[in-house]
Amino acid sequence: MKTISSERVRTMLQTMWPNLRMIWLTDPVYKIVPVQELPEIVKQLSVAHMVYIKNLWDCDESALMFHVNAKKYGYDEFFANLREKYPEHYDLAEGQLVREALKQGEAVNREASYAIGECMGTKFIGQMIDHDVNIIITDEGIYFADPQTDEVWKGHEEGDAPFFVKF
Ligand SMILES: [Ca+2]
Repeated sequence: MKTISSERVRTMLQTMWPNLRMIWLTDPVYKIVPVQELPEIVKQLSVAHMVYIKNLWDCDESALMFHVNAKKYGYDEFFANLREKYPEHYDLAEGQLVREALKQGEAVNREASYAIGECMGTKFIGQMIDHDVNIIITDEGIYFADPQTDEVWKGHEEGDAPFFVKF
């Protein structure tokens, strides 16, 4: 698992967009998304099937839910890995499984969630638009995903103008 510190994420963001000031990084460290896994992860987190309804379900709700799905994806993956590693405890409830893993010396407290967050901006893919999307730190730099379409693109210092990022 490759990780990145919050400080490094902040530096990456501000190097690319010096005017980006609103950066909320809630954890000290995040898991980097391998760029070759990005299509499959976006597919897993997708909310693009949900029906657009102005204000009620548009870009901000879509980006929020994609973000939540990313957190849940990491949670489920964590437990799937533990169950694979300790098949004798496969049927334990999650809380018991964690207690068992701690007894076995698992580094449960060194886990991290995926570097996938929400991003508000005034320009994306070269288009002036007030929009909410998702932002993803990969091993090949900063990517965006539009949760309403699942379109993925590499962040660009001119083509994208984020003003708020929350991981
Ligand atoms: Ca809305």
